[in-house]
Amino acid sequence: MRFDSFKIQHDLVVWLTVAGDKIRQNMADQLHVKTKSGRNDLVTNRDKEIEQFYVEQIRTNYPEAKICGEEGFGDDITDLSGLIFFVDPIDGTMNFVKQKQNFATMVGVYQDGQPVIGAILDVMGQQLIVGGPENGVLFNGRPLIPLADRPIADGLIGVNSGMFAHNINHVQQLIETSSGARVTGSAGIEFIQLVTGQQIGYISNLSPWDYAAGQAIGAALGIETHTVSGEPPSLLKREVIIAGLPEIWRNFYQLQN
Ligand code: 2AM
Ligand code: CA
Ligand code: CA
Ligand code: CA
Repeated sequence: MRFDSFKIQHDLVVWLTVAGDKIRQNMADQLHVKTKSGRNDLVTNRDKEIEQFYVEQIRTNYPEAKICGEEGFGDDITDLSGLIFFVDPIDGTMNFVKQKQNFATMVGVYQDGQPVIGAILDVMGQQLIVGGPENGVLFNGRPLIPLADRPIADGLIGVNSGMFAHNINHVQQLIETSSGARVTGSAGIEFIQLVTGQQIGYISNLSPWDYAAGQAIGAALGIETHTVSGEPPSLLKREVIIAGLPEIWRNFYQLQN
């Protein structure tokens, strides 16, 4: 049976709202913080609890779907066939721990590798963006309109600090032609800034759950998502992702070649 994208969209709004409420209500609690791949890569008990909450909801409501979750409560995804939910329970865990703001919770849904719906909630800012190519996009319930392409000199570009510091993929030269760089520390919040026109591009080394929701939302609004070589991201592995208006991709590509 074909899924109903409006039902999925409605369910995501409910789940992200509940997840955001749980996170905000427990902000004062002591967290258990562990490192993953290194000292800048954290996970807390809250990341795990929220992923488990999403997994329970998805298993109950979409038993045929597969789940690709950052904290490992989903499935091992080796191909993109069928309905897949990409889950990032807390995006910007370092910000969550250190700043108590500037983090998101997000879910992206794909059918056979094609975007269906993405949903991103800026948890403390209480900004919820949801939608996809078939449904259009809502920002706290109001429709967003597609973005016109703009010259790179006219906009800010989000980057991850490591790529900027080490000038990976010539990002420093790209930034020099723009209005400037911003380092937000949350891929989800970077995508909110892209689709609301606050930034024209975002470049970072990301895993599928970091960009799945943003790519699905962006696809409805003229935001393109590429790998360094110009391919669509694989949704199966970590890679450098360039998201933004077409002009940012044209400039980035020229610098690589
Ligand atoms: P996360 O907080 O869900 O891990 C800035 O660190 C942004 O890059 C965040 O969106 C973060 O997502 C993501 N990111 C991806 N891989 C990361 C890693 N290995 N270490 C830290 N952040 C990572
Ligand atoms: Ca993480
Ligand atoms: Ca993330
Ligand atoms: Ca995360």
